[in-house]
Amino acid sequence: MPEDPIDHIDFDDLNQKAISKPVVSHIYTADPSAHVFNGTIYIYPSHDIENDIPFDDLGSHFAMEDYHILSMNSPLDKTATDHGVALHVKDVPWADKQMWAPDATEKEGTYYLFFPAKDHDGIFRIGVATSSSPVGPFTPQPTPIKKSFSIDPAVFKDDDGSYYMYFGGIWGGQLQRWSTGSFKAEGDGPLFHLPGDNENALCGKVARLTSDLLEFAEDAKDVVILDEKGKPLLAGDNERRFFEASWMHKYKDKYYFSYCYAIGDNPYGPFSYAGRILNPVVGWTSHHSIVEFNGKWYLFYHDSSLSKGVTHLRSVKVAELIHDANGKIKTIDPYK
Ligand code: FUB
Repeated sequence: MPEDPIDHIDFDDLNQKAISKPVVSHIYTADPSAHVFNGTIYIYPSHDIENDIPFDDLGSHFAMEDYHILSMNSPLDKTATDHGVALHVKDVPWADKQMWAPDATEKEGTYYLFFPAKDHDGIFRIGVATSSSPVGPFTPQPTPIKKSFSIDPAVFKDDDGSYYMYFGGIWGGQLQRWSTGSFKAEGDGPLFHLPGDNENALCGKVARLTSDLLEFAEDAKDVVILDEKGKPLLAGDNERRFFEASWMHKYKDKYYFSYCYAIGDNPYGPFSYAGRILNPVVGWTSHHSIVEFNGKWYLFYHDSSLSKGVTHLRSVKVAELIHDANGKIKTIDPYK
């Protein structure tokens, strides 16, 4: 049964109106990080699974155990190819459960899969696994990245050859528990350590990676998002402040940090809030990536339309994304 109050949704009608169909429907997939390697699009998604864990604010029912890599010859293809299990939690010595949103990159013929998971103490860390193939299988490092925490890694390669990881997510993603620099116990619940409405919002994080891409080259820094007055967004600005699901792309020499999206002049920001990429989708989560292919830009995203609204059973979709003449992104409505 769906956990959200969505009984009123006519899913036949919604699926008719949807601008895109799931790229695979034999498994549930979410949190798509798309990249073009050797002319092919590879999608690194979460692999959502059915389970009996009750819905809670920690996202415990997002109990994913492995990753499947998908590929497409073109975003215009109706379907993607599933290359099977590329990494399973049982093969990662430090990880216990909840293999959430991953990302990948390539350097000198080696492919790197970055992934968050809860360790044996229930703390989200970010790990890395390597392969000679973009679809794996991937061999994990024995320990997580030192000083990594929280969820949703997104790795961006800049034109100078530097690689940066953006990451973080509040609530179940535990970012709020790290606001003093070390992990704080849960206290009165997952929301206990969040700032008040008039305090600065918690920020996503960024760290440059070492040249072997296996560690942070520096302590993670805040990705500060500014409002129209040049002030950091406040925690109570729920429509605009950071929540989770970072991505970075570069367009005409500007750096676009996206969850909503904000534009800056360098990989560290600050970034000025610029708007929304995607209107709300069916399902409690929204997570995307943006990639250029043959001169056009595409948004990979997910929704819960195939599962008829089950929050933790999502499907990856793709739609064209337009930057206008001023570099603003045209907001996509997932259902016409
Ligand atoms: O898939 C689990 C979590 O849900 C991701 O890490 C978040 O971005 C949200 O999509």
